[in-house]
Amino acid sequence: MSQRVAHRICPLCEACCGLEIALDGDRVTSIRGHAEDVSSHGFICPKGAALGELHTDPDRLRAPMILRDGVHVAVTWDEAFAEIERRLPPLLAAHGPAAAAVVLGNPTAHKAGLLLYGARLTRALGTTNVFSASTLDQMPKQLAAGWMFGHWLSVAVPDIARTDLLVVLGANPLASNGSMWTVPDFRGKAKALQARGGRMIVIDPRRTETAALADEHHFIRPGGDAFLLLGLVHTLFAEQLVRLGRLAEHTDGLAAVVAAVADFAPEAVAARCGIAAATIRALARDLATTPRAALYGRIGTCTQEYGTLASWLVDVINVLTGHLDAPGGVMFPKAAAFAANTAGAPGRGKGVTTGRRRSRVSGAPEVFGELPMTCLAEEIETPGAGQVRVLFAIGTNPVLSAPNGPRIAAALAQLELMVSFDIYLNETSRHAHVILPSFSALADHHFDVAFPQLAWRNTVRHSSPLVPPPAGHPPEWEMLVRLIGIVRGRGAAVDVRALDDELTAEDVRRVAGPATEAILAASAHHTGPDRLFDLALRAGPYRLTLDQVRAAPAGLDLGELAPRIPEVLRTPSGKIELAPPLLIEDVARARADLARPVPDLVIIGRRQLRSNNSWMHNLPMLAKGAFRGTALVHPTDAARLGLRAGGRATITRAGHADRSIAVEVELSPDIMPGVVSLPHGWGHDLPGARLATAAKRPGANLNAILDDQLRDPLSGNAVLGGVAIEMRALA
Ligand SMILES: Nc1nc2c(c(=O)[nH]1)N[C@H]1C(S)=C(S)[C@@H](COP(=O)(O)OP(=O)(O)OC[C@H]3O[C@@H](n4cnc5c(=O)[nH]c(N)nc54)[C@H](O)[C@@H]3O)O[C@H]1N2
Ligand SMILES: Nc1nc2c(c(=O)[nH]1)N[C@H]1C(S)=C(S)[C@@H](COP(=O)(O)OP(=O)(O)OC[C@H]3O[C@@H](n4cnc5c(=O)[nH]c(N)nc54)[C@H](O)[C@@H]3O)O[C@H]1N2
Ligand code: SF4
Ligand SMILES: [Mo]
Repeated sequence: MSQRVAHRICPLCEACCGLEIALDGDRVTSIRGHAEDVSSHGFICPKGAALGELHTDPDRLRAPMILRDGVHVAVTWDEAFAEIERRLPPLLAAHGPAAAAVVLGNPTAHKAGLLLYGARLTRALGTTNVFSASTLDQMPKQLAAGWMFGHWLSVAVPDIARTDLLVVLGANPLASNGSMWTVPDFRGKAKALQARGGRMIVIDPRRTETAALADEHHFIRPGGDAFLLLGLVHTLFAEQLVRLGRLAEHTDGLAAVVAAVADFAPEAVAARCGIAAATIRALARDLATTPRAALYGRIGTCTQEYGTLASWLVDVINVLTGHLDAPGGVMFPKAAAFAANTAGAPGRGKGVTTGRRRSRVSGAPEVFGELPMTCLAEEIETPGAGQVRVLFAIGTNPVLSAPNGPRIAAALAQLELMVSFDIYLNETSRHAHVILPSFSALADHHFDVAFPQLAWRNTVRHSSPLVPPPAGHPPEWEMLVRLIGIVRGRGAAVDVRALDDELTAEDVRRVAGPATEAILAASAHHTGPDRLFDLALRAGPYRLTLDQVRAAPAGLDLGELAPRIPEVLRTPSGKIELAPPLLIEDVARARADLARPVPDLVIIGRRQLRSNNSWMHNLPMLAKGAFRGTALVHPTDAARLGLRAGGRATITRAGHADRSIAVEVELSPDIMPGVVSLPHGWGHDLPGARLATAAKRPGANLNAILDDQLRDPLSGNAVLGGVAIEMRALA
């Protein structure tokens, strides 16, 4: 068959790299970075290069599966939907929409078909039981941004191309390739920053790959970020370093911030965050006096008890130092499509409200229509009206990825109907009554809905399928439309195209009213997600069309980030809300917690280049080499605990003897004493999964010992780090 070279965007992580893929017929012969790509300019990481292996992985499901007598068997597509049609409507009729829940996992954010049509399924079900990876991840950052700027996707990202000082707090972009910040080739950009005389400072309980590249690294006590940041804000005021500049007339609440930080002098917070007062002062001065500086906080600052407080304080500091919305500081991208902060009237909006309802069992407040993932198990387990009996798990593996995974596994096993959208029979989908797998990414379209709203530069790209899908295998969005057909009483045999036309017309009508027909007519030559992309591009700030974007295989460059305040704001006041009331209130919680004693040993996570949360461990290219899922222990802790390099040990959640895992110990001077680091997403030794390569070296599930009752009360985000543990050598 013919040899050719084609291009597509990598769907695996937030860097969204443009790839150049050589094919011989349908066989991938090589994958490299696409040098001309307007966003990634040729960058690629080992995961992107493994897409070819993912394409051919024999364990990747090729057909839907039904659980029969405790065993998953491959069935036809019609059989799979017939099974759902047999089981779902009676359950919904008997128990109402509240009996259904939807869980949206990380790949959903990368697959427009799942993202846009998953939302439609949720709406069709009429359920408010929506859970997602957001509450294991970035919900605090979104909530803080929502309160301050009026929309949860108005997140300012470092303008790395122009900054002279980048301070990285709780992120390791050299391994993660960036998060809530699409920044392909972070290393290259950081090196360029240093080459022009700039500096990078990393604050992390581990001297990470990113810290190794940095000019300065400081250890921080896990969970200490809010305290460090309060100390920084205190210093900015105490030393009169505050310069709002052009933001002064667009900012409300300065006085409330001054009052809130009064008790947090560097000396008062030093022990709590593990950073000396002099270092805190020096950092505040650096940030304030460097004309182009950016403070970036990510998952380490979110997955802790003070996640929203810390995320808020990061941007308070960026505002107080005059670096928010300024070139070389942190800036708001302007995406070509789907960006809520370009819709509606510029400069003013509804703002955000949380807690419009509470979860049934724990009473956790809803945030952006979601309940905390840590509430999922109890909502399934607890009898009564509103008990979850039906679950749609879409691209998610909470048994490994969410705290107290074993409890979640037990809860899933008790569901009356579970439908999993997954490409593997794995730790979570093994509980599903029906599994609906996607075909290979190479057969799919790609358009990033979320990430251009968080990108280092404004660009827009679209990928068309490189290979045809297997005969009869529907794309994921069509599967979701068929489910909507079942929910709406039209049956699994519903005319998918016709129902899709209706759904799209309903969506457009909701925002466009009488203009609907004309709007739809302009995009009438597209169907499915492509039509939604075209509609969004046409409505977007650059007034583009999908055909224009498609005509540019390397994407369209829309320019460097530009100042957007006040136009970007969607707060009711039309100002930056520097002092949202619930955050000012939350400072009191931190104040009461200033003197918390330091536990002997706490655990944190660790991301690794060749892993992607709980999956991609089945690809030989990524799995090869020394086992990387080790527990990093500082030599002084190892000596104290009698642990040796390469030895086995148990990690037990302090005070919970029944919550224990066995790990391999690796000694490292790069981890803060008193802290242990273990990657999450491992533990591939559960019965019923089909992951031959991953099962050879299963690793241990960090989330088996984490607590599903520990949350940031404002955002509902899980606490995934800084949890006290005990460690003992195993013979
Ligand atoms: N302790 C600890 N736990 C963590 C974290 C941590 O730092 N520490 N990080 C958290 C974070 S940030 C996140 S985002 C979550 C992620 O947790 P989840 O959202 O549950 O995502 P993954 O674990 O990546 O699981 C993704 C699932 O999607 C499947 N999949 C892959 N490709 C496709 C596809 O094309 N279609 C479909 N339908 N399915 C697909 C995979 O097989 C896998 O089952 O984990 C969280 N868990
Ligand atoms: N290769 C790879 N890339 C990925 C992923 C993956 O699993 N593998 N996952 C993707 C996902 S879903 C996400 S959300 C992003 C996340 O991307 P990042 O936010 O960059 O996440 P990490 O690499 O986990 O870096 C978090 C850092 O926080 C540190 N940390 C832990 N606790 C604390 C604390 O209390 N305070 C501070 N200041 N630091 C702390 C950790 O040591 C770690 O170095 O990565 C994405 N990219
Ligand atoms: S950095 Fe992320 S987007 Fe880029 S090739 Fe690797 S996995 Fe794909
Ligand atoms: Mo994530």
